[in-house]
Amino acid sequence: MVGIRYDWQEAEIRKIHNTPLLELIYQAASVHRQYHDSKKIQVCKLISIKTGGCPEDCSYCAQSSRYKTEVKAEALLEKNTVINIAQTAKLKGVSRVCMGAAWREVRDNSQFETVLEMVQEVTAMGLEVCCTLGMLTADQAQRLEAAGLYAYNHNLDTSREHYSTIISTRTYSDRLNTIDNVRQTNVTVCSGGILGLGETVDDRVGMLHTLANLQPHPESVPINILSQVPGTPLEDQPDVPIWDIVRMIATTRIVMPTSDVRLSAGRARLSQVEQAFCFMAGANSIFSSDDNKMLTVTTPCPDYDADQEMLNLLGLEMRPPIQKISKQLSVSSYQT
Ligand code: SAM
Ligand code: DTB
Ligand code: SF4
Repeated sequence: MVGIRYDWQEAEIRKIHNTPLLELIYQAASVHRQYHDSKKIQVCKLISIKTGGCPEDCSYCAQSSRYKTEVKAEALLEKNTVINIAQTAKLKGVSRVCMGAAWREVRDNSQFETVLEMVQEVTAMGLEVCCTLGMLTADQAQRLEAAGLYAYNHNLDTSREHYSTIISTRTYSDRLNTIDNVRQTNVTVCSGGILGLGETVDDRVGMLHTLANLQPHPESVPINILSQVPGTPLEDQPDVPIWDIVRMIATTRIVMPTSDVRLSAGRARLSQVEQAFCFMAGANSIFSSDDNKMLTVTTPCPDYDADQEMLNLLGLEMRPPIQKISKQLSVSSYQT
């Protein structure tokens, strides 16, 4: 039995990452079976509650106002629109809804109040709710916790060394600081990265090294594959080879055995056989949709029905939501 460790050395992670491929997949599949029901896949739905017009300069992103992409800035969605999308998703077997906003950071204004209401109402539908809203203060993290938030997504994206070549408007330490603010609450942490930013194997290993030495590990680790967006600085990056994706998933699974590993952006270009290898290597979550997009039209997302068919074919099942009562909610229900 492989134990859960927080003292990984980079050299150890590199060695795992560079293990002969089929041996690596076998090891990851074995670890996966020690900690998870390998038949279960969590299906999530993304909702872009506030699209475009972001002041940050992340070189991969369609939503940065610095680049000319086909994504235009929109207002915050109405609460009812979000609830309707969540209801359809629930009927399709989705157990987690992730609300994304193209913000640099959360501000303490009426928009944040609306987001808190969205979190409360979608949580009350029996779904796990995740938010990804940019940087958070400790106080904002606590307010999200009080609203019942299940998870907060804030990716490291790449290694500390490579980070400043991809994003100049914030630092790696800013990222870790928000993750720490979330960690001080009952909200679970979702943090991972993107492959295909021109990073080296050492950068991939470096990112996993940082994540796998967080104690506890992020409960959720999304592995995104760059979707090359016309108009962004990374528009001409080559496609990430499938075996690089599988290697990275397998290494993530081995160094963070209890975490959910999410095969995130970029899945739409993978065949069923390629996705099956990702599941065998320990990925246990996907994003699915009824509007063919992840957050924006620049990044396609497979369809609920097509995904259900694929899961059936592979003998996999959708995982139901885990309900968690936040500290604040449990106190108030105790008082009433
Ligand atoms: N603004 C918030 C933030 O940056 O934390 C949340 C939204 S942002 C879209 C969430 C993540 O999506 C990024 O950290 C990145 O990993 C991923 N992402 C964004 N654009 C992508 C693209 N073109 N291809 C693949 N992944 C992408
Ligand atoms: C994450 O790591 N991947 C999801 C979720 N967190 C928010 C987002 C992928 C976004 C893909 C880019 C787009 O749709 O424009
Ligand atoms: Fe803004 Fe997030 Fe896109 Fe960066 S990744 S430009 S912070 S929406």
